[in-house]
Amino acid sequence: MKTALITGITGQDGAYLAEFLLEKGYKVHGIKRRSSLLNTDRIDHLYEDPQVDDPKLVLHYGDMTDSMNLTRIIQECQPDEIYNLAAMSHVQVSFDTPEYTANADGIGPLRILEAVRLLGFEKKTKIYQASTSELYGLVQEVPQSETTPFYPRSPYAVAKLYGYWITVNYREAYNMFACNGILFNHESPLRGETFVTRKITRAVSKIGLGLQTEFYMGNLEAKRDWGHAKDYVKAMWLILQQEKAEDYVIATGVTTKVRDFIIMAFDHIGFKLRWEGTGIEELGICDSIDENKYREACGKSSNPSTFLPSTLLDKVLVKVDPRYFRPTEVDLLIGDPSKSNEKLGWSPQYDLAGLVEDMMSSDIKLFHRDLDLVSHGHKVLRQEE
Ligand code: NDP
Ligand code: GDR
Repeated sequence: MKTALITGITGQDGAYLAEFLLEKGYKVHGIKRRSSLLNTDRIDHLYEDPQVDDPKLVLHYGDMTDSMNLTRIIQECQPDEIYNLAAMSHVQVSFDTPEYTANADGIGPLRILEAVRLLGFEKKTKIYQASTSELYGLVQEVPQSETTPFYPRSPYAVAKLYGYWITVNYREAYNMFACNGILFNHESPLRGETFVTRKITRAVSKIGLGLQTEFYMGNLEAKRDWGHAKDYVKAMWLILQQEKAEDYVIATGVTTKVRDFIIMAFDHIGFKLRWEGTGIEELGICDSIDENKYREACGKSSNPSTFLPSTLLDKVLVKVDPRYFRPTEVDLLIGDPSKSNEKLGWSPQYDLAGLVEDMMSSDIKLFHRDLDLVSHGHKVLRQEE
């Protein structure tokens, strides 16, 4: 039985990867941060009591900023594979917390590599580093491949640049099996609520159920190559199963504007959107409603007397708020996945329509639960960003 250690196991990718590796028969160790509330929602279905004999999933408290803690955990679990997924992963927040981001996302990977070296596990332990398409930043080449020059555009991306190169350096200097997966954006029903796709699918679901009337967006023109996280964690594993340690781009090869993702999400509930105005004055307005499609997607509202979708006709549903603009933006990402297609035999199962469908149906289900609570007199408070 192989042993894997996942940093960032409580995050979107950590949860899908843990499930994937457990299904493959791995023993999985995960590092979670101490927080004042439990933050294990995404992996609760995989959890086993520590009292169970030889549990297949073991959680350790830790932090990417604590070298001794990381070294001790690696020594204890002696992993065959380490997946370093832990990071302060929000690009906009990295402008607010640049020093912490550099520490966790830049020096963090160094701490893992150095721990493996100090413990003498160079021959035993393979390392996956969660690198990112944000490294490409300001467009140098389209589409972006393993040979495209980097031009990072945020403290997050600059920190990840260090993580990328220190991984390459330890591979070359110490002959370690250390690889970068340069992953383009990947989303899912487990995506953090403040990333753009999940923000949209949550808001559109709430509008569809009558829990909200409008929402605010930043740059509608940005283009991203969006895939499904379930497909992408498989690629992480494949990267570590190869004969030779190498770096790979993982992407779909299709790019879409933020505004078109919004249109697709509304289309799921039968709403057609039209855009009026320009720049920060731009508005997304409800142009028409396909009632059959609406009912199929949203079901019977638990609170029909207070909400009819037709009341939203010609109403403004989307507005622009400059607070969501970034000091420096990444305008266009589109990956060239030829190398991973050929060498790893990897290709995504989900296309963008399948991703939107999965996220929308999951969020509608989630907010139906809220509707039930509201109809029983409970207050449902969730901070939206
Ligand atoms: P999430 O933000 O969902 O998860 C990040 C994880 O890292 C969480 O478990 C978080 O813990 C943990 N974490 C954050 N800071 C620390 C710290 N100082 N010490 C220990 N753990 C920490 O990210 P994703 O799952 O989406 O992404 C996984 C990795 O892949 C990240 O490194 C990200 O930068 C990278 N990436 C992601 C892409 C994407 O599109 N999703 C694309 C390319 C790269 P907690 O739950 O406590 O917050
Ligand atoms: P990104 O993801 O920055 O690409 O980083 P995010 O979903 O935050 O933004 C994508 C694009 O949408 C634009 N945008 C908005 N973004 C957010 N969050 N909120 C808004 O209201 C909004 N309006 C428009 C952004 O400006 C941007 O252009 C993600 C993270 O998962 C990183 O960790 C990862 O490395 C990269 O993807 C690949």
